[in-house]
Order: sequence, then structure tokens, then C-alpha cells
Amino acid sequence: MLDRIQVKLMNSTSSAQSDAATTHVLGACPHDCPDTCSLLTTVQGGIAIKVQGNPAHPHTDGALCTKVSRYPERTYHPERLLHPLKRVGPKGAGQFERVSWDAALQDIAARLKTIADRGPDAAQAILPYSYAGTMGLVQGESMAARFFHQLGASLLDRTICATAGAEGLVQTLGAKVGMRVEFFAQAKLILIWGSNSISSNLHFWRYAQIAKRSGARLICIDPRKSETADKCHEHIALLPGTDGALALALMHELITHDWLDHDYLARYTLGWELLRSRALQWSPERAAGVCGVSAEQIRALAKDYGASVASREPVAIRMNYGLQRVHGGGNAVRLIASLPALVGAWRHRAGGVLLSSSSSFPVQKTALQRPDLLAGKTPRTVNMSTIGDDLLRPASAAFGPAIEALIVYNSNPVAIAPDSSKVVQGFARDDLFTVVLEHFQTDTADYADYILPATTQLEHWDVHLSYGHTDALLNRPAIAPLGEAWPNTQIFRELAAHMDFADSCFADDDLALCRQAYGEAVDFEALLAHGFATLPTPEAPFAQGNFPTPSGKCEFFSARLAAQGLDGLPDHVPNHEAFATSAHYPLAMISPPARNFLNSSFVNVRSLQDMEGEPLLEIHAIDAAARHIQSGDIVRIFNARGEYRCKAKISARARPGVVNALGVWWRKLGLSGTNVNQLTSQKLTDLGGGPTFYDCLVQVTAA
Ligand SMILES: Nc1nc2c(c(=O)[nH]1)N[C@H]1C(S)=C(S)[C@@H](COP(=O)(O)OP(=O)(O)OC[C@H]3O[C@@H](n4cnc5c(=O)[nH]c(N)nc54)[C@H](O)[C@@H]3O)O[C@H]1N2
Ligand SMILES: Nc1nc2c(c(=O)[nH]1)N[C@H]1C(S)=C(S)[C@@H](COP(=O)(O)OP(=O)(O)OC[C@H]3O[C@@H](n4cnc5c(=O)[nH]c(N)nc54)[C@H](O)[C@@H]3O)O[C@H]1N2
Ligand SMILES: [Mo]
Repeated sequence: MLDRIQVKLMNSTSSAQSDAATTHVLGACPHDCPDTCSLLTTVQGGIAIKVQGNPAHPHTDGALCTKVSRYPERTYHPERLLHPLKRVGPKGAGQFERVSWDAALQDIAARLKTIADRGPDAAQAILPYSYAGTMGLVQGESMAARFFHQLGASLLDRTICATAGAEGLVQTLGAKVGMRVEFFAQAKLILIWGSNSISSNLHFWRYAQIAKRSGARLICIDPRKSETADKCHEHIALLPGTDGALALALMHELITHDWLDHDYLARYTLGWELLRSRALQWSPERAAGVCGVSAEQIRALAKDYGASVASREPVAIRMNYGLQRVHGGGNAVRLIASLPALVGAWRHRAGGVLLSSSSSFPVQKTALQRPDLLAGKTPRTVNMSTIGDDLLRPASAAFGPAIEALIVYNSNPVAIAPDSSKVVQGFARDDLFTVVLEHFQTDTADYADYILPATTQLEHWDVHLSYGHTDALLNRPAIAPLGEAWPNTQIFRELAAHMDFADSCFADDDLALCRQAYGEAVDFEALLAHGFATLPTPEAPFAQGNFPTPSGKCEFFSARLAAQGLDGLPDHVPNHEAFATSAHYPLAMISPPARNFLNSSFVNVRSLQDMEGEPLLEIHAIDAAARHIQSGDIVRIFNARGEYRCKAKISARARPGVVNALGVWWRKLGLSGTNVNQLTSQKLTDLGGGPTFYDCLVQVTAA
């Protein structure tokens, strides 16, 4: 039994064991997932032989998802990048030769200096491009941010995943906070809204299962009949991007049946009269027409939710980011986040809503990222979701200088950014200098001038937050770096030295950075000893208001948004590419996460690839029959932006009118060297400047 094993900890990087002793090293899963598991790696003779969930961590509970339990397979993958590489063929061809670290760093530093030395703001032509390949506070934006601040490079708006929902939450509740995940186990009704929890939030699903066994009713709201929908009591298969309309109709029903907590509304909310009149315009019939579900289903959902007012039983909503990757994503999140206040669900610790808990963490961003190194410079900000267009933009007064150098780490934009044909055209520019820090030769790395080998989570230090629970975590290196791989921090530290950056912060080592991540706010010794530390957060944070908004109330009406000239009240905002608005492209396409991949990570891990099979398009039998498509046929999926081919699978997981292409496969593994992002657009969300991956019309034909 694991929990009886004496966990022998290692005290420094240098102690990564090379002898035959078996040790167990505490770590943290680095991936972009709400669960942020505590890991226990078994190391024998300096080799990581097993990665397991830490049984002492309550949320992880000793269990990992399939993909992360394959961590050693990923780490020791025969195609791991082990040496710096320099491009020798045309961009995109993937031809490289081995070079020394020193040669690579000298050349990169010289190229960056040439750009930066042209004038006071010239370094803005250099752009960092990173996201959450690791969610680590240290291997993410610490030394890297310092480097780009000192350089005066363009800033990056990291919007690719969650900014619409985050902004919706901030405007309504005041911050990225909500229910504590463990209390879902005590809820009597759980709405799982825009989340395939079994696939993407497995450790929340465990709590939902406990609730289900105690008699709770589970309802899934998702265009796709996901594995999670299969296991819920009910599934509401609405059209993509219509969640706002559904939420307004629920409010309509709560109001007309007086299923309201008037006391909670009066004391702890702002703008109720305004929201009430807007919601009264959304009868279930009206919403049914927009959402593509029956008015009866909407009425029944409102009745289930509203019953909590009389019964005083806790009702909880687990939202996830799936519903905010559409034009109206920010407004939809505002509306859904408003619902608990109508019925007073926040009074109970097992009631309310959870989308993200990340604002709970006292991250010392200023200490880690040192924005003071900008020394008065105010570089422009580039939105990562429009990297396709931005790489192709010439210099202009509005945009500033054209992008001449790009440094990519913790991200695979050629595969994951929308509108790939533009992204590829941009990366293929001969006058663009591109450096990619990676574990593998991804689609993006194929376009690099230099590829620099990075360490994995088993090989470096880090500190983590979570957006699905409220425990801070620490990751110790379990093994020595493979080959000549370096942590991102070390790469930026050495680059800083080659650029002659003098500030002493460039000398901080990784353990020092780990300590700075939370400063005094989290007990670092506890993190070292246990691998995690639970933050002191209230059980029922909004039982008596105390929302971190300017008014201290749940803000149905946002004066901050109104001051920006936006609608102060949330509304249903239709998709850019709304269903049934194009004769040429009659189907809506969504491309949610595949269970055995993490975005485009793990796609090259054999055992996981075997489980996922191959890129597929799920299509409903009615839509398939109308096109004479059979399961197994190769289909052409296309719109004005491009074309993508894969096999079709006739499946009840797809509703009529909507096709599902689970992703994100590497382009080079696709049939015609493309993936689903060949079809998605660079149009942005209503709030937060986020991408609209699931707001996408297509046509499908047999190829
Ligand atoms: N296994 C696995 N886990 C992952 C990821 C992965 O790729 N694989 N990705 C990680 C990342 S980056 C994130 S951001 C998180 C959260 O990522 P999310 O994208 O929230 O992940 P899911 O919960 O899998 O998927 C969301 C669900 O939303 C549904 N959906 C799509 N459009 C709509 C809509 O308009 N309305 C509604 N109601 N539902 C819609 C999809 O069908 C899908 O079932 O998950 C993380 N976890
Ligand atoms: N069509 C479609 N597109 C999507 C989505 C979708 O649902 N549909 N989801 C979107 C979402 S939610 C997100 S979050 C983005 C995610 O997009 P990305 O953030 O780009 O995530 P990944 O595709 O996982 O790529 C991360 C890369 O970082 C590398 N990496 C991991 N750890 C380290 C490290 O320590 N150092 C270095 N140097 N590299 C490391 C990995 O090897 C991997 O290649 O994709 C978005 N794209
Ligand atoms: Mo994401």
C-alpha cells in the first residue's frame, strides 16, 4: 500500500538519485486542468519508473487520469528533444542539426540585440508566445517574464483559453472564486454546465459521484452527449453558444413562479430590478427556439433548480470553460454565475457555482515577474488568439512594428491557435526569427530557427496553484534532466547573461523562485514537507454577501462594464456564426478536448494515441444520411477559412445540426497535414478578448 510507504524525500536538485535506492518524490501535475493533482513519482536507480496520485492529498485521492499516469512514457519518449537544434531546411520542413548550447544562445542573443538596439521601442518587434504547457508559476512566467520585461518586448495577452469566462466571473462575483469543490459531494442538485468532467475534471467528478450516491440529481448541459452526459440523470443538448438564452429563460421561470430568495436578493445583489425585467423577456418558448431544445425541458430544469428555495436543499453549478468559447461566452458566464443569487444557493456551503478558484491564491506576481524591469517602457500588448493575423501585419501606427522575432515556450500555436492557414503563413515567413522551447518537435517547432530542449515536470522545480481546488502545490525534481535539456528558467537565465542583463534577479535559482511564488503567504516548509498546503478559505464564501466586487454584492449590473460603454446587464449574445444563418455552411462544429490528450500535449504518446485512435468527426445519423456518409468514410469538412479531412463516425454523441471534432491532434498526424483549427476563426468573444473555437459553421461532404 502506497500510503504505508515511507515517503523518502530528496532535498535538492543535485540529490536526484543515481544509486539503486527506490525513492518516492512529491510533485504536482503541471497540466492545464482544474484538478492540479499531487504526484508521487517512484524513482529507481535514477529512473522514474512510475507516477501515481498522492494518496495523502485529499483531492487527488491517490488517483490520476490515464494520460498523466503515462508520464514516464512521455518523459522517456524516444523523440524527446535532448539537444539544441538549428534549422537547416526550409521553414516547416522540420530539418535541423545539433548545435551546442553556447552557439545557440550566442546567435539568439545577437539576433535579439540587433532588433532591440534599433531604437527605444524597437524591442516591441520581439514577441513572447506562451501558455499553459506547464501551469507552473516558476517554469511559466517568472524568469521568462523578467527577461521580456528587461528587453522591452511586446506583452502577450494570454487569452487562448479562459479570458471570456474569467471576465464574466470577475464582473459578477468580483474574482475567480466560487464554491469549494469538495462540497459538491453534499449538493442535492448539480448542474454540470459546459463541462465534460469525466474527461477534463475527473477529481470533481469523484465528488459529484458521492453526491449522486447520496441521492443528488445530476444534469448535464452540453451540445455533445459526452461521457459525462451518459452518467447524468438528464442531458440538455442545446446548440453551441446559446447558454445565455437558457439561463435567461431559467430566470424567467424562477421569477414567474416566485422561486426566489427575496431576502438574499435584497441584501446581497445589485441590479435585480433591471435583470428581472430583462429575464421576463425570455419565455421558455423563446429560449427553446434559440437553444434548439424543448420548452418543457427548460421548464423542468427551472423547477428542479427553483425547488431548492422551498426545500432549502443545496443546488450547485459546475461550469467549465467549454461554454465560453463562443461570441457571447462572457455574457453567458455572467448570467449563469448570477443564478445562485436568485435562489439563495450561496447560503449553503454545498450551493453556488464554481468555474475557477484561481483568485484564491496569493501569487506574488510582482516579485516573480518584476514588471519594474520595464523601467518606464510601455510596450504594446498582442492578443495570442489572433497570432495568425498579427504575424502577417505590416508595421503601422496602430499596430506598431511588424513582429520580427517570436519566442515560443509552453505552447504549440501552430496546432492550437485558431485559423491555422493564417498561423502557418505567419510562422513560414522567412523574415521571422523563431525560437521554440519544447519537449518534442511539435508542429510549431517545425517552423523554428532554433529549438531548445526543455525539461519536463519530472526534471525541474515548480510551485503551482489550481483553478479547480484551493490547495497550493510544490513540485520537486524526481530525476536529473535528460540529455542537455534545461528548465525554461535556466534557458532565460542564460539568455539574459548572453544579453548582458545585469539585474541581480537574473541570478535567482529555481528554489529561490519557488519561495518567491507565494512569499510569506503560504508556508513553504509545509509545501516542502507535504507537497501541498490547503489555503484558509471560507466554507460558504458568499452566505452573507461579501463578494469581492466594488459594491460587495453579486453584481447583476456592472457599473464597470457600463463605464466602458458596454451593456451593464448581461444578455444573450448570439454566435458570430449562429446556427442556421448560412446556406453554405449549415452545420455548427465544436472541437472539445479529447479524453486522452491535453490539448495538443500527449498526442505523440503511443499508448494514448492508440486509445484515441485517429482524428474523427462525430456526426448525427440524420446529418450523415442527408450527405450519404457512412461511419468510416473520409469526409471533407470545410468553410471559407479552409478544409480539413478525417474519418466520420455516425454517433448519438452528436446532436442534429452539430458536428464534434475532438482535438487537438497534431497537424502532421492529420490526413492532409491539417487539424480542426484549419476551420476555426480568429473572431473574439464579447468580454476578455478570448477565442471562439466553438462558434464555427462548416459544411461536411464525403471526400
Ligand atoms: N482530458 C483532457 N482534460 C483537459 C483538457 C484536455 O484537452 N483533455 N483540456 C484542459 C483545458 S485547457 C481546460 S481549459 C479545461 C477545461 O476545458 P473545457 O473545455 O471546459 O473542457 P471540457 O470540460 O472537456 O469540455 C467542455 C464541454 O463543453 C461542451 N461545449 C462546447 N460548446 C458548448 C456550448 O456552447 N455550451 C455548453 N453548455 N457546452 C459546450 C463540449 O461539448 C465539452 O463537452 O480542461 C482541461 N482538461
Ligand atoms: N480547436 C480547438 N483548439 C483549441 C482548444 C479547443 O478546445 N479546440 N482549446 C484551447 C485551449 S482551452 C487551450 S488552453 C489551448 C492550449 O494550447 P497550448 O497552451 O499550446 O497547450 P498544448 O497544446 O498542450 O501545448 C503545450 C506545449 O507546451 C510544451 N511544454 C509543456 N511543458 C513545458 C515546459 O516545461 N517547458 C517548455 N518549454 N515546454 C513545455 C508541451 O510539450 C506542448 O507542446 O488550446 C486551445 N485550442
Ligand atoms: Mo484551456
